[in-house]
Amino acid sequence: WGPLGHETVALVATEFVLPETRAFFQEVLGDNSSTDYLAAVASWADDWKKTDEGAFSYNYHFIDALDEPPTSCNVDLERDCGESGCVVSALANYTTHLVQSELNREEREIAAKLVIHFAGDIGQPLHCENLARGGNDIAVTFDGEATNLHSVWDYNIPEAITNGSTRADAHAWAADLITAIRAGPYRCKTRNWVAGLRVDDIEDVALRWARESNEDVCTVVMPEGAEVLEVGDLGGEYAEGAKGTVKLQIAKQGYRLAKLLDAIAQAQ
Ligand code: DCM
Ligand code: DCM
Ligand code: DCM
Ligand code: ZN
Ligand code: ZN
Repeated sequence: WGPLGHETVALVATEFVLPETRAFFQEVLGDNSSTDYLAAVASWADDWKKTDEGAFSYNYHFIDALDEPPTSCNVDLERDCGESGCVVSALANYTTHLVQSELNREEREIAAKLVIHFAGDIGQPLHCENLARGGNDIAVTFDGEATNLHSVWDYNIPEAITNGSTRADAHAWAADLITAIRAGPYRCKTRNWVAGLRVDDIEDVALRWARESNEDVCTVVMPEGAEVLEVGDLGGEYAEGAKGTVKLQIAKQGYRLAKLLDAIAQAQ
């Protein structure tokens, strides 16, 4: 996701964390005043991966599932994560580091920012797919602009949902999703979303999250394959058909992030 998606995940999480979790992460993040203490750092990892210091984390933002959409979607950790790591192992490893609390102050802050970010990226279907580098090499058009399928899911569809890309748009979108979680269509789903979520089983939990995202590649992202998406414009019917999935993935990962942060704070 772009900043809008990551900030919205973080703002949904902000709503559902326990007060002691808020206190803990405000301390870790060195931000005890702002209500946007999670949203403010949610996109930091995408800047850091472009620096010399953070370059090693490039592969941690996705998992290149070597499946065959739309015929077959699946994630195999042995096959797809590899020596260099992936979003599943990274989310699990940084969670474990935060729980074991052997990190110094600066390392803790980085680990927290990465957990907040990867909990979002793992919900982007094309971050859980190898085909055409997660869709980056699928050339498409969106509202008349030349782009690629990965960017359509990172940016165009989220921005079409909120009609913008600012922090204020993220707040408005998060407010809608929070309502849907508290009193709307997601209300009965949340228990299932976080079933089995435990820090001592976090790699399996993250793998299940990646598999859910990857399944969307076959059913929503390219149900008829990639080629048909390269003709025509994705700004109309395609985007309309994808919005529900994007909303669900952002809401779900925001709620899951809240429970993950609670579990990390409780383990201190
Ligand atoms: N990406 C991905 N899978 C890959 C390579 C990249 O999901 N195999 C993601 C990371 C960024 C986006 O695609 O969100 C664009 O990557 P880059 O800027 O490195 O081209
Ligand atoms: N919806 C909502 N909050 C908004 C806008 C819409 O809860 N601010 C609901 C109404 C529809 C669903 O979301 O049930 C689909 O909206 P859209 O047509 O924007 O995808
Ligand atoms: N929603 C949203 N922004 C919109 C439309 C909907 O955040 N523009 C959220 C709130 C809805 C939820 O998506 O309740 C699910 O939509 P639906 O009511 O169609 O299931
Ligand atoms: Zn991306
Ligand atoms: Zn990322």
